Amino acid sequence: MKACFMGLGYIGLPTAIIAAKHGVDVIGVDINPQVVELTNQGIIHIVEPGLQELCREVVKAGKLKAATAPEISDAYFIVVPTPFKGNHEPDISYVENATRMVLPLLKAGDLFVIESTSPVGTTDKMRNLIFSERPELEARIHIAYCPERVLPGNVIYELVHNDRVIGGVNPESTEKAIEFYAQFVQGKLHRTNAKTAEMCKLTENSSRDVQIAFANELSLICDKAGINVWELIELANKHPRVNILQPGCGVGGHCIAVDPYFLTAEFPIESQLIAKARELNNYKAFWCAEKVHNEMLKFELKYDRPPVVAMMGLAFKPNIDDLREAPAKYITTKVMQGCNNAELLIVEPNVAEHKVFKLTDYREAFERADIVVYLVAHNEFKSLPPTAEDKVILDFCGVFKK
Ligand code: SAJ
Repeated sequence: MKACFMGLGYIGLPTAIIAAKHGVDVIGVDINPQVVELTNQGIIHIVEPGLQELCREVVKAGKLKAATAPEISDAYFIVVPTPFKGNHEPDISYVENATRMVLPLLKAGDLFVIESTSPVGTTDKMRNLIFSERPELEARIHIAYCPERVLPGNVIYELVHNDRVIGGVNPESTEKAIEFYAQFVQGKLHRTNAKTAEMCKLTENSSRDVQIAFANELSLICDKAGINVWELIELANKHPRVNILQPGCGVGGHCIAVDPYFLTAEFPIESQLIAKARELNNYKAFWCAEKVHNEMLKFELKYDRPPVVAMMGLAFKPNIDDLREAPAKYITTKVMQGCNNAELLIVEPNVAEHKVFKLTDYREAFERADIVVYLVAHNEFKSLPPTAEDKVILDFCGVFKK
């Protein structure tokens, strides 16, 4: 069995490596020659615990090879990004381009799977594209959609153990795709159709976004009412049917802050709650920046000098180095823009250097700051004192929730 993975990013690379580890001959394709070169040296270009060792092993064993163009295989996987164009409109041109690249190589009996998060109907569109160019393959190849569900930081475990939803354009395609994934997935493989599988991915991430928005809304109410939101949520969650998530300084990353727009763009009338949740989670970051500004102003009025402010964390969630779509980065930038003469100490313990932000060690920043702003609940911060007489502490992400 030879499989070709189109896209060696945060999902494509680990999936290609795991498939290779389970005996599949894998060719990993990326348009970036540097990624191809590094992969062929057995070096990963992303941060993911445990993946480096596995990559070296499968490359050395000759099970994984990278290239800038696809090769004839038995199965093709589209794992490229689906970014936005214009006003939060999903752009499926990467999926389409990758499909066009493999189109000439397809032969009877092959499997073609899209994993990229995609608007509902994308798999049907790609099926139509394939059969318009290669009509002789109609009913002779298998086409399916199978979204990934892995959590960055825990990818190796989740790729193998998570259940997966697999939707073919017909039942035979579903079965063929199940056969492939069964080689390395120990979780259950759930059969459905392509449209439902596409919608399922968008539903999962929108559901999480809406639930986080609820927690964030509570945090706004509690701030006004003088109630500790962390204590409140802990108590409410003692109810057997209540399970509220944690508020933070907004929602970041390339999935939850993005995927709901795939639904709001296509179903603007129907997706009121999903759209509102997106708005609220974005607003939370703006609100945090305003809070910091107000605290800085109060400080200056009281002490007649600008404060030293420590901005603690830049990543989009705790204990990772990924700054994509991070609300902490947005808040820090906004505070920087309106900080007048105040000194800002920017902290991100998971990143050694940054080309925009000059980084300071978290202990030094804490020591020197008049105002300490926690933006990400990194483990390192938990060792700092929860209160200090000479400091104002703004804990937006519950580093010291107890
Ligand atoms: N966040 C909160 N409060 C919470 C949980 C998360 O504010 O209680 C914030 C985080 O700080 C972060 C954002 O949400 O800014 C997203 O983080 P996350 O850990 O919820 O999710 P991601 O983006 O790392 O991964 C999600 C996962 N989806 C779901 O949990 C439904 C993952 O399983 C998906 O594979 C991934 O999106 C994806 O690629 O789509």
